[in-house]
Amino acid sequence: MASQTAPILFQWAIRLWLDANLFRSSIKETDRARYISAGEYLDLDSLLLITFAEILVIVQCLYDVKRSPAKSNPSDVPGALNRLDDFVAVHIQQSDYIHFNGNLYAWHRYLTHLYSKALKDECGYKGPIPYWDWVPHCRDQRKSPVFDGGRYSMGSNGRYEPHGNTTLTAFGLHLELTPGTGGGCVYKGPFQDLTVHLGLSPTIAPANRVVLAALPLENAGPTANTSAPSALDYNPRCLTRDINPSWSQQSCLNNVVYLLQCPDVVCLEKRADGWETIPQQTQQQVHSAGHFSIGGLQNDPFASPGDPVFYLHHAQLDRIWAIWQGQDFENRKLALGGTTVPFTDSPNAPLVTLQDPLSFGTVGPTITHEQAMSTIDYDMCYIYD
Ligand SMILES: [Cu+2]
Repeated sequence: MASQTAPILFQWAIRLWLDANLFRSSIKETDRARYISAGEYLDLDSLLLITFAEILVIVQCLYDVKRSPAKSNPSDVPGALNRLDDFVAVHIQQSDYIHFNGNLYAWHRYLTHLYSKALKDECGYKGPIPYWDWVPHCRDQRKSPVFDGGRYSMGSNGRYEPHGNTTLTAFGLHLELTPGTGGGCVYKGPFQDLTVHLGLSPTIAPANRVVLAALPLENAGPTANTSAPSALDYNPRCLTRDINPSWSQQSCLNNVVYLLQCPDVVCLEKRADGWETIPQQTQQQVHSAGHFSIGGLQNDPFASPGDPVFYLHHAQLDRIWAIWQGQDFENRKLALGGTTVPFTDSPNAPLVTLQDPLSFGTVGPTITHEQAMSTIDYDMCYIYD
């Protein structure tokens, strides 16, 4: 056994060194000085923020229509204008196949990788994709430097607009999401100018209930029924957020630790989204909680990748999967679980296999499930701290 694990450990050590140096090299001295003079201490969080500063400029390239026009076929995705829309489009098109089932972790891992690849290949970014660690400000993400609206943040909360519940109907679920602390457009910091193009979710109306209708999947693609609205149609609106402390409190350290205690992948899938049925126990759901704690567009399970924070959230989920795999890499590297149908562990539903295709439309190649299982195989080469 030692002879098998030693090369893996050596490989990890090399990757760690490469990653650490790549990470350091991405930090500009001027940003470092500016950050220290701003009265902040320079710890890992601050280093990540400086990486944010670089990435913020680059992400704007992805939604610059002239610089990064969409590659989606207009007859399939009439509303796509830029490359960011291409990412949203494939997430909408694949939604039923990649959520609340055995494809969640692998598909989103590779999408996050493709996003970082687009930033590098198409926009000149040289650093790693930072993750948004939910834990330090899980009591109230408004206090997080990620969302404080500062220059190095991912932009602010949405402007406060009195509103009622958000009703979410999707994947056979009916959820009433209580209002958060914003609801309107991102009004400060980066991304306040971002216009979202795809998705059916309306902007939040004052004191009204907001209904996010289930995606009419039959309306997507070339066979679209053009008389019905489609999430792939052009629906321009501002980027909304609605930071919600009642949800973020489900993504604290104890929740992450509990998730990491899962003995198998089926548990990991269910526990991330609160469909693990344990009597007399509150269901935890760090993945959903991450989305709902930001709210607004993040309450839309289809079009949520239209907010650049989506990729930081999913990098954190990917990090947790990678840490879980790393606890027993030999046995967990190719560990699968679950089916390809949302909220279904019935033996009648197709089980996930390593040969299953994972598709990424215009943002990447179709790969096998196996090719997304390790962050240091195939064309991926990264590790998390
Ligand atoms: Cu998703």
